[in-house]
Amino acid sequence: MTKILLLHGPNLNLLGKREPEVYGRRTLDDINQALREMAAAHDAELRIMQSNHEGALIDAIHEAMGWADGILINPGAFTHTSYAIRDAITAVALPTVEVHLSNIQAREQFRHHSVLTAVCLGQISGFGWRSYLLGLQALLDGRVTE
Ligand code: CA2
Repeated sequence: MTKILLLHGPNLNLLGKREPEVYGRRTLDDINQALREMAAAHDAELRIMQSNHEGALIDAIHEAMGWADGILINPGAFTHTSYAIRDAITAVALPTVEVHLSNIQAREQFRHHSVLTAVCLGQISGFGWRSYLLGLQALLDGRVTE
């Protein structure tokens, strides 16, 4: 069974409750439920965590080394700033897919660059909550091991 760690970064606990015009109307629970269903249909196990704290996200990445086959992460604003999360992804050497709800290239200049993409398999951005589905699909499609 493929085991995936799903990580949501800072402020994503507010999904569906604030700025729906940018991030959509689905709550984090809605998205997690859709991903759980998709994982179950592919006989995969999903462990999910959201944190507003950089260190907690790094701890979860480290712990994934013991059990996960891959990581799906929306790092929130840490995307643009966190060399520490980048180092953690590099250190655990697990296939990682970066996802974003919004199209970060179409937004403010500071969001155009991700410091994480270079150490990920790839980045999916701009498809709303479906970015997560596409990211999970990429991991489950065997890119995890191929
Ligand atoms: O588009 C994405 O998924 C982002 O990772 C979201 C981050 C942003 O800093 C990145 O540049 C792109 C922000 C997440 C904030 O989430 C909120 C959700 C609802 C209301 C307010 C913020």
